[in-house]
Amino acid sequence: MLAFIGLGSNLDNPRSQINKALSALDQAQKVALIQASSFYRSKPLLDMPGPDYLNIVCKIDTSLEVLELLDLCQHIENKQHRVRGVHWGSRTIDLDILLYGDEIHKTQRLTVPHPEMINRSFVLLPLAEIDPTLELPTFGALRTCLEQLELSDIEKI
Ligand code: ROI
Repeated sequence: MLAFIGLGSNLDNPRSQINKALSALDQAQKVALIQASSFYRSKPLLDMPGPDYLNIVCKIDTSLEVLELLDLCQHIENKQHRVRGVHWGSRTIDLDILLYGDEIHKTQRLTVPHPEMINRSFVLLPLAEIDPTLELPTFGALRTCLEQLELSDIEKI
């Protein structure tokens, strides 16, 4: 199954956090990393205080079931979550399952496609870099979704 994962970090050297999570994904059983986007820098959503985020999207090929993939993402998050001092409560890495083939999943634990993805330029821009002609289950053409978004506050680096 082809799947897309969104990765984000704004703490403890975001670039290396994201690279570390990418290699953990690639080294996991039943997962092969196919492609990773460039890095994108943006302010925290909703004008929350805190350092800028780095985000990427990656494409994987996996024989994991969708909830097994969620377990793996949470395992990687747990391994990399360092909480210290003034950053109490902040997380060093987030992994979100964006798409799992063209499947739709709605359970207590997981909604796929990720329900917030169409509101987030830091998800749609890197996704479009990998696959500009993607059709999103529920949401329609990625290109059309991107046209609705404000793209002035995000920088490809
Ligand atoms: N803001 C940006 N720019 N990037 C993120 O990955 C991100 N992740 C979050 C919240 C706190 C919603 N804001 C974000 O979890």
